[in-house]
Amino acid sequence: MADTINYQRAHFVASYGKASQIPPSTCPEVSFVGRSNVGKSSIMNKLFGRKGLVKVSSTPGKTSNVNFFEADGVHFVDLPGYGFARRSKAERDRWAQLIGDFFDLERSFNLVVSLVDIRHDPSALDHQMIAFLQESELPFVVALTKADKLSRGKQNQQLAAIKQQLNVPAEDIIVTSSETGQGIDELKRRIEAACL
Ligand SMILES: Nc1nc2c(ncn2[C@@H]2O[C@H](COP(=O)(O)OP(=O)(O)OP(=O)(O)O)[C@@H](O)[C@H]2O)c(=O)[nH]1
Ligand SMILES: [Mg+2]
Repeated sequence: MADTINYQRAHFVASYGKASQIPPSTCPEVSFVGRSNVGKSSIMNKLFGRKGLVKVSSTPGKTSNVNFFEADGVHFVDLPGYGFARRSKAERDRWAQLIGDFFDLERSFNLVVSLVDIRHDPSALDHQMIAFLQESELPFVVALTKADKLSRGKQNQQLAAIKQQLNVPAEDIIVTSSETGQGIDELKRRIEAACL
């Protein structure tokens, strides 16, 4: 097998509203989790080198289904975001059910990319998500997003603070920007190491 993923022909595969609808894994899978609006869809577009393939919106809560994309025999899974304040309890319950059921499935969980906004301290829900990944022993990396919004000095300051707060090893945290492409090659290397 090649040691790099060819993202050139990335395409949409399918969208599911319930975990029970998702067919068994047929290839390695990389999934993206994080707060609503943190930049999950944007980072996937940056990986694919395609601006509009994954729907991005400034309105939080855009992605409410589990959306599968494929590039070079690897599946990329865009999961709905958490922590959108204006969501009703019913919507929050649906999210928890969907994510819980998804990670309960017998799947090829090669890598989970857990996204956290570099500008802020991780929220209670970020902590819960990462604790869940650690407890479940799922392989994951943390991608700190929107680094372009901070100076390099401030990025390093936030990186150190967030690393300590999340209790994740330094090598598993990547500072990224979907605007400038910062950290995207490093993320690709981690994905390739997990999938190929
Ligand atoms: N400056 C900057 N803006 C970003 C970056 N990544 C995402 N954004 C913006 O943040 C907003 C949300 O991005 P999305 O990629 O839709 O976020 P999401 O996590 O998929 O959100 P949901 O689908 O609601 O869960 C959009 O306005 C993006 O343009 C980044 O690296 N830098
Ligand atoms: Mg999205």
